[in-house]
Amino acid sequence: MSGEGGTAGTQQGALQAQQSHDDPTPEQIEAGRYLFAQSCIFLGAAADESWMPSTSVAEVAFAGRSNVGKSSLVNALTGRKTLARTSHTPGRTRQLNFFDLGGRLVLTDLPGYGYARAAKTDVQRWSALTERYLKGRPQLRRVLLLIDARHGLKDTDRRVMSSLDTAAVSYQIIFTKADKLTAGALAKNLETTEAELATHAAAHPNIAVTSAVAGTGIAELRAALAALAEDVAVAREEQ
Ligand SMILES: Nc1nc2c(ncn2[C@@H]2O[C@H](COP(=O)(O)OP(=O)(O)OP(=O)(O)O)[C@@H](O)[C@H]2O)c(=O)[nH]1
Ligand SMILES: [Mg+2]
Repeated sequence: MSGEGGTAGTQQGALQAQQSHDDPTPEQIEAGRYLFAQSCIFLGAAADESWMPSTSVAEVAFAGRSNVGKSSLVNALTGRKTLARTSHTPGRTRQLNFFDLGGRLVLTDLPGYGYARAAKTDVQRWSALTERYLKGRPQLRRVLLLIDARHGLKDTDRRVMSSLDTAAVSYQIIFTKADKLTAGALAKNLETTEAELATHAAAHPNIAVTSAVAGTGIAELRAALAALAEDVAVAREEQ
């Protein structure tokens, strides 16, 4: 991962603004650190629905436009530079890549959408594969829908959000590349996007702000994902 350079240092104020809601406790941060310090193993790649790993632990999927930073975020969370392949070339990840984190959580890096000139066809193809994935994964706890913090929601993102609403798959918007814009611009984009989220039934109301390059929001996101993994583990024990 080489990153795109950036304006690190400007996100501190924006980070403080973001911390007004959804703050994890020190215990939750520690649970996240502990989970993501476990070994992370590549389970395999699925190009179509003919093979998907059979697992029973909680799963989270990383979705979003091509080049938004999905693979980089998987690498930042797990502290590995090359676990998920990143690239300057949009459309690098063409399959669903499954990773097992300590036998407690499965991370799925989805192919990006919206890079082809024929964006509509691209989204349809992406939708066909991911819809099959979404239908066949009852253990999927949440889709992390990554949005470039500089650009906010695009129409292709809105189409994906609508299909997730229809499929009743819980999802959360994750702003990426927070190192690339000023605190003021970030606060404005957060406000606009959160207002729009209110109209989407399956959307988590809060946006997580991250930078895979500067490390912004990574510990907090680890904490949130550890809480999801914990919920499933407790539910299984109670059965
Ligand atoms: N400055 C900056 N660059 C980033 C960040 N995250 C990713 N990038 C860069 O953005 C480009 C795309 O990153 P990837 O992680 O490959 O994006 P992706 O969403 O997996 O892309 P596809 O697999 O093609 O859909 C790479 O050049 C990364 O180095 C970030 O937080 N800050
Ligand atoms: Mg990728």
